[in-house]
Amino acid sequence: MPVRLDPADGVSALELAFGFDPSVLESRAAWTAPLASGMTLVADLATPGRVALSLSSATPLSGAGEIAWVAFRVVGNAGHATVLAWESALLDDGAIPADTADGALSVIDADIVLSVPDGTCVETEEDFRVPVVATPADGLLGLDFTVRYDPGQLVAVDVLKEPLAEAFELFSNLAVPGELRIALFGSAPLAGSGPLVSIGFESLAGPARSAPLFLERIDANEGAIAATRDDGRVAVASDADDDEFPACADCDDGNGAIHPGAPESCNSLDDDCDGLADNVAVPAGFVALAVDAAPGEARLAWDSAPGATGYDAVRGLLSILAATAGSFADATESCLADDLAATSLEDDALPVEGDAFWYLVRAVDCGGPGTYDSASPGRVAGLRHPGIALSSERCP
Ligand SMILES: [Ca+2]
Ligand SMILES: [Ca+2]
Ligand SMILES: [Ca+2]
Ligand SMILES: [Ca+2]
Repeated sequence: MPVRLDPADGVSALELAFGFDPSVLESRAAWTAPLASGMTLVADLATPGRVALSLSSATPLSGAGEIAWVAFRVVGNAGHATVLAWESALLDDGAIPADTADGALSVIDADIVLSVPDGTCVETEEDFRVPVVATPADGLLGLDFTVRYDPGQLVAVDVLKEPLAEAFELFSNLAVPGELRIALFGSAPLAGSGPLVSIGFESLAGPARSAPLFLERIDANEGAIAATRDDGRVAVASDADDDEFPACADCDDGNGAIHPGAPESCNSLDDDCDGLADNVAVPAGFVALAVDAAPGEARLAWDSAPGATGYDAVRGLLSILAATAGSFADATESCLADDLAATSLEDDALPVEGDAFWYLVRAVDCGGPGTYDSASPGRVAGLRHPGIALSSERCP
């Protein structure tokens, strides 16, 4: 909803407050409108049912029109209505007298909701497209609407049809910066939901910001279909670490190795920006082990596994394994190494004469331990890993 000042000439400070029924509307955000783009806005939206705006600048305004935009969410049901009633409107501390005119809003049951997304995040000076979605588009034969935006933040470049509206004629008027007019009409009614058109924009240079996109003056089938709007926003930010993800999509814009889609690694950081640090998969594959029976000790060595931060090694007696028909739950005797960083170890224990040790190693990373099992279990019946997991002597 716009807040208008007519005329605005000579005004350099405004203290504005208005109230409304909080069971019908919730305030969400406020922006300066282009006429007041040089002003500093402080919005207090904390009190349900009340919006307070404080605007000021060193240079007085000139002209007339919209000075602020306030975004609301409709929470009331169809048939509910509210007045937006002025509580106070103080211009230049009261030096400039002002009359106020209240606003009003009623909630309707709409057959069509026209929406633009809230979640678009782009870099400054970047070309991007925003879809305009109809939910549903059923019965649409003609649609006119205006997209309002701040031309100090965005430039509209073009409008293209999306597949749902392919058979329609499209007219767009980009002549007025900040007010993009779009008309669509066809000879057969549309069916289904989805994007009708997409708007090409360019984001302008400047500080990080949230740029609103408002859908206004929606007319569906010359008023025969009730249509309403779900406005959108574009977050515009720079990409300080040059990883192709602007700060609005980058969970660390000071580290080029951290961004959505980056490989997660065990570094106590959330590398892929999914909100979880070190949520990596457990090491894949089996650690193939070479054992060298040297006099008085066994020397174990294995290849490093990709992504592993350590290794667990277990040992047991072959005689128990044979006597239990391959039960690693019974045959696991000790954990030789727990999260060992090295890829070798020496075991100076000796089996009793006539017996022998078996050894198994698994890789571990911050996602947890991998497996002791190989893809081909060889001569051992049953799986090693689940058996070892049942042993009280297993590695933690
Ligand atoms: Ca970045
Ligand atoms: Ca980054
Ligand atoms: Ca993560
Ligand atoms: Ca990590």
